[in-house]
Amino acid sequence: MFNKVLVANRGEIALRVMRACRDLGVRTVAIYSDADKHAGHVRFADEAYNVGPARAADSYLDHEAVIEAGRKAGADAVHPGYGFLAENAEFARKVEMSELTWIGPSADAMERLGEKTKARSLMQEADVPVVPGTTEPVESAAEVKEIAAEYGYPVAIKAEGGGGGRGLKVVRSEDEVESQLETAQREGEAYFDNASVYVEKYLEAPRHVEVQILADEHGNVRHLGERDCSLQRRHQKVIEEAPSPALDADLRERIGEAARRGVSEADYTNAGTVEFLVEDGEFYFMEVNTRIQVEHTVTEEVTGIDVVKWQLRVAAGEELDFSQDDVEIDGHAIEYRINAENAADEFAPATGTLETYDPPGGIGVRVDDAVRQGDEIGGDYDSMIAKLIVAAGDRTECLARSERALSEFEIEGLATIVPFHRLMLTDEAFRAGEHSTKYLDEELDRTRIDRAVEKWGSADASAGSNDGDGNDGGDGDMTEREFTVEVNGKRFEVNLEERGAPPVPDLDAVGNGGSTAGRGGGATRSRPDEATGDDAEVVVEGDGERVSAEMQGTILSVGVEEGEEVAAGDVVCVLEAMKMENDVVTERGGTVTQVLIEEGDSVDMDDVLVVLE
Ligand code: MV4
Repeated sequence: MFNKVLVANRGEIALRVMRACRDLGVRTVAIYSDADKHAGHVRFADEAYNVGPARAADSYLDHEAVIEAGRKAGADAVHPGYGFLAENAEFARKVEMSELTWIGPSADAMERLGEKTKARSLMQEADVPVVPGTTEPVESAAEVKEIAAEYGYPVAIKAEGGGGGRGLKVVRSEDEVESQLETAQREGEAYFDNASVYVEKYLEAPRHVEVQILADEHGNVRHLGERDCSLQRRHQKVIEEAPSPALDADLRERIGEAARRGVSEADYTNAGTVEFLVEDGEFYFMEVNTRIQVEHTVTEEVTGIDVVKWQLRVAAGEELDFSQDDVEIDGHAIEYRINAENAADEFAPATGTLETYDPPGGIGVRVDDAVRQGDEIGGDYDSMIAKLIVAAGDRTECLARSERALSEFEIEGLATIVPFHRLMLTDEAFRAGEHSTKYLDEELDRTRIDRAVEKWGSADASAGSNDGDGNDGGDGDMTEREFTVEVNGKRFEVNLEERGAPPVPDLDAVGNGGSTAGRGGGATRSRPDEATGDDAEVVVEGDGERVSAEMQGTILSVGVEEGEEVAAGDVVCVLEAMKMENDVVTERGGTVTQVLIEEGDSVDMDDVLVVLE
């Protein structure tokens, strides 16, 4: 077993890995950026190394700085956690080539499963059902039409390099094929540096069911049962549970064994998750996550197996000491992601100080976090500040215990989605386990979320939700603040009515989802001049529709050009913020008259990015 492990991550997963190390008597090394020097994982580790003053998330992505910190600390191995570098085959290979041990699947295994068509072919070899469609990239509209002729519309055109919610275009009729194929190829090139796309039959309302795998370096492959992650918002998981309420014993057996066959075919080792779409009693391979996942906790609760500890033991060469028959699913567990977001404001990220942070306890209640009362939540990173995991004898008891635990979870000083979770515990579809992956995005009535935040949100967090007609979502005290803003040389007196945290002065009527912000007025913003690097002013012209940034971040890619026609919902650019890639979309169609950003630009909240006529 290792003597010392460097955990190349932060937040709750860093503590989770460090606790597994402590259980094994292994010393721990943390890394941190300047923004994180007082963070929980730094406090918890036996030692900590600064990996750079670079912008918050970048430090954790600096391959050389992380490996150098491992060398300085005299670490034997590196655990990546999830996110950041966890599925970066290039980094895994650098660690493999160093004197440190990589705790995870090999770089080769990552690459074999990272390309979607290769992964689909490999799964077919292992007799794992894949969604009907192509396992080779398609080039032409004719090929797409051929698949649709065989399986019927709708079909899904997917980017080879895609994943998560990205790179999927639904084609509902033949006359959409050309435009959707061209868009999918263009976005594949822009976002994943890979224009290859493939085609599948589109399943209208599938569930997302995934199987936890553990495989050692001696040929032993076990599955630890499945998790149901169907409750997602814009492809972000919100609540996960084990076992799935949608599977019967036969389907459970089949999906678990299929996952084992698939990873064996891929010569995979360590922990991994095989994701499936489930619809009408059938399951279809979607992709493999070659890392530990946020929601591994519910599997641990129902199997009693410490997945992270096994990651360390497998990487140290140990054999799995249990057979597949030894794996038993006992009871039910549900994980609630505690995100610093205001559910009543389209789940906009929230920042502030944890004036009160008092997690629940008692039987069957686990809280994985790395924060404590008084911590600042800045918004430099992912919005998840904790995970509440509730376990019980069955799903009914688990739901009841969840109500108690969530009602005990006291957080004040910034908005969290605890009120949203408490709403879901009253929701018929969720309680019946009948929600599909589309439920939150297409079925749940938004006003129910507003009412839940009014009812269960903390005072400072219920900044209220505006129904768009200038009425707030509740009856809290309104404060009026007057601002004078100067835009493009013109001064405006602006009165803002706000409840709760002081508002951000807004040059335009800003959008609420990085979408068209509204018309009127000019605006300016600064951008480094290429030659001098000094800030130069970029003037927004005309009074067209504006698409503005919802949050501060970096432009990863730009998907439109001036003069281009766009439709409602088209992605105009991808903004990286808080370790997430966010599609910035138009709410209305039109012609692009100004593109004010380039790849690599840093933008602030409310910056105008694109203008449409
Ligand atoms: C699909 C699908 C329906 N049919 N593929 C979305 C993210 C990416 N992992 C694949 N996804 C989907 N692929 C076919 N052939 C529906 C989705 C999908 C989805 C899948 C799992 C969880 C949430 C989702 C939300 C929207 C769409």
